Amino acid sequence: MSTSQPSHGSTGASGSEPIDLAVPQKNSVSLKVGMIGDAQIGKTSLMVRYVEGSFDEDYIQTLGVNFMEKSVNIRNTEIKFSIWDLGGQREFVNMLPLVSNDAVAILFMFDLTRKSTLNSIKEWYRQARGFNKTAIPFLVGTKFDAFAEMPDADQEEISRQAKKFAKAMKASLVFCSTKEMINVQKIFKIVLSKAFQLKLNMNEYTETGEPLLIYQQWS
Ligand SMILES: Nc1nc2c(ncn2[C@@H]2O[C@H](COP(=O)(O)OP(=O)(O)OP(=O)(O)O)[C@@H](O)[C@H]2O)c(=O)[nH]1
Ligand SMILES: [Mg+2]
Repeated sequence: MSTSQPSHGSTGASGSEPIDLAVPQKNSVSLKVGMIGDAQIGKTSLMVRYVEGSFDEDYIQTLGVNFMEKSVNIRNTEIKFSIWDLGGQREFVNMLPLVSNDAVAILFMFDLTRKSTLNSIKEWYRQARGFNKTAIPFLVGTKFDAFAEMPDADQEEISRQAKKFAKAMKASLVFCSTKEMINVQKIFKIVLSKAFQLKLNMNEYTETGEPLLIYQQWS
């Protein structure tokens, strides 16, 4: 699963060619999605859950960069997600361009139960934006199942801070649980809808205590 190959030939969903989803023949488009954030927050778990459907309680540190693909069909178009996941240890930061360059969307991820990982987002954002100024930004809080068990005051505080960050980043905000499969597929649906300006009929969740899902307001 590990690779250090840069992605070649991803078609230009981030570029300027229009993609007409109404044409009858089968088209294929690839969409690169980068995942970054501190170590042990659940990046690889989210990718594996989305692509393979499985979840592992054990932690296996990512050494460098992981890469997985998943195809979905909308109308006559095959969308091939290529998902790039960077190990969160600082020693791998030199591989950030591999994950950021040409990405159509970047998931800036943090662990909802560890505030320090949210504070780190500022630096991840600054560095990734240095390589890619156009990727659609997402702020993704992980482990919502564990977060929901925390005292209300802590949940309030983190939710408030996350909303503030998302606003500043002009990013969609998603709280998810890979373990309990909350908002996992939705992240990629929002990526698709934003990449192709498709209308998305999906309820937003904006109140503390809910698994926040905010993709229309400031992004
Ligand atoms: N409770 C809970 N635990 C989770 C969830 N997602 C991931 N974990 C656990 O968090 C730990 C770290 O997950 P990883 O996906 O390996 O984290 P990572 O961000 O890829 O870590 P690095 O590769 O070091 O950057 C593992 O023990 C996972 O089982 C979740 O939604 N809920
Ligand atoms: Mg990992």
